[in-house]
Amino acid sequence: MQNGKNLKRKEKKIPHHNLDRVLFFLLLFSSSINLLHLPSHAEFDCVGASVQKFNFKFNASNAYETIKKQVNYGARYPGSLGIEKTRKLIANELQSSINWDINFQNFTKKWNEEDVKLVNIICQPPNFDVSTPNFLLMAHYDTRLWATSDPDPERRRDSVPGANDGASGVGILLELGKVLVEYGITNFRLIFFDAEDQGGILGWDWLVGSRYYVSSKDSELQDISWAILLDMVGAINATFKRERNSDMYAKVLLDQIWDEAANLNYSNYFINESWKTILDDHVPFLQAGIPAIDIIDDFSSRYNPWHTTYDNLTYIDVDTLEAVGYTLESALQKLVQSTDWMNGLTRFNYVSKFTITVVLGSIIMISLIVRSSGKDARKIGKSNKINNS
Ligand code: 1BN
Ligand code: ZN
Repeated sequence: MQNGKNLKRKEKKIPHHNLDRVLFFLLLFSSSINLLHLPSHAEFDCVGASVQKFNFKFNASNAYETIKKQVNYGARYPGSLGIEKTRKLIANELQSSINWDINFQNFTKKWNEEDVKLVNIICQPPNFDVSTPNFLLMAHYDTRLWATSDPDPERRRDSVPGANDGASGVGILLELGKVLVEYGITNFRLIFFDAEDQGGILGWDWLVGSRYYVSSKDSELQDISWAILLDMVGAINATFKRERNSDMYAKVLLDQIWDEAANLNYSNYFINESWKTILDDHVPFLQAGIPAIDIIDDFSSRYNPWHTTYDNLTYIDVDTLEAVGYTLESALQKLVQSTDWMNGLTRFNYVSKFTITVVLGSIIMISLIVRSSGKDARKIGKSNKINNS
């Protein structure tokens, strides 16, 4: 009898209906992390229909030629002959007319028992200006060793030509870097990362180069105010949506670029629509608290040759290169002219989707355990009552 009373008292302390409600809302909240609709932005369609585009310096044909050269080197996975040629191409492009300062950041990583040479390429324009807030323009230059998504299973061990996934970012950045210097903009670096694209192959992870850069260049990072990553920026009919990490942690920067694209009537490329999170080379920067955005094609929205043997020049479109080049040429001039917009850029603590999921998952698990132990207590209470009566 005594026992039954105690258990009955305990049972009262657990508000089951409230707990159910809490659990329901937690489940709703956790499942909506991916579906959250971030604040929508002004409609810009047609704003720039009459914008004149003849006075831009960015030459999309030059970018195309640099992409073509890279593709003609063949596969450019870490340790390949093609990637070594790409390094030389990057250095030559930046040093043939004016002398950029190029720092090859060498490191190694074991792949299939062998040490592979990896190199991040950090490029400073002549008269690099540290005194004003500086920024990074970034792309990866490696290509994926295996075409793991090829429609033909027989070809999934062939390498990816990487015209879009690799070469396009490099092609645009080399041209854009030169253009910015022509405008007298010198408070930025170009960084070309090695080993972004080998995730899941022979035990490798994604973002090896950018992670290494962020972990090793502490003092350099202190002076960096913001960063823009370009990845897969050359495909025909590309659609760049608001990647979720970029939108959450560097919204004002993302707004500036998407607004400028709209002014130039490029809203068909820069779609003003929230998208999912993408694990890409901007993430290590976000983890270090540096606002960074990823301009990346929503390759899932249509047929595309991502990580297949079809990622070749036939899908590269000069119009897309021009849309990205013009947008950045125009936006970056404005961004460096006045730094007022940067007041909206805040350093933050990056919380990954993984962390949110683990924390919410743990709360849900604990609540379920508490709830079921409450039910057990009620059952025992009932059976004790029956036995005693
Ligand atoms: C971008 C281009 N990425 C790889 N090639 C990053 C990525 C990794 C995107 C995993 C989606 C999933
Ligand atoms: Zn890739």
